[in-house]
Amino acid sequence: MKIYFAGSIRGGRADKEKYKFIINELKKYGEVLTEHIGLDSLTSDGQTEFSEQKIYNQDTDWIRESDIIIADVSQVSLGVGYELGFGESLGKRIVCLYQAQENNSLSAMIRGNNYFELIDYTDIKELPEIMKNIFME
Ligand code: 6IA
Repeated sequence: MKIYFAGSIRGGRADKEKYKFIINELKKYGEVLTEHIGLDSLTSDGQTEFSEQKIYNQDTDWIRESDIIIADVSQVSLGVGYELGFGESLGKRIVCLYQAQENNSLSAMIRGNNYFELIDYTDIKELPEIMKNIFME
């Protein structure tokens, strides 16, 4: 099972600890193609040894290769939104995880799209059970 996990990078790194937790859980169910999403060294304004085009090509190749896309959509991210739309166009199974928070509400383009399996949660502790259910289906 190849899992493409999507989370915010330039949209902001406030949730990176959560991404790390999610990635570690996901590893119980398959190969996570995008482990770097949880890396501390990946900052929203940092430099990368890879060109922007190389990142785009690599990520879109991994999406094509993946069996499932799981995105944490709590933090607004243009890149994650693009990946979700791209994944939908390829017919991939897509699960979006959204942690309710003040001063933020999820885009209607995500919540309003019934193609996406949207799971709302309030606490990170709920995630292991949520993952279990995702992969049981
Ligand atoms: O717009 P965002 O940067 O928040 O988009 C985040 C999403 O796009 C993630 O789910 C990634 O899969 C993908 N993505 C964006 N930037 C990168 C990246 N390096 N490496 C791999 N995937 C990426 C950017 C490094 C740079 C900030 C120094």
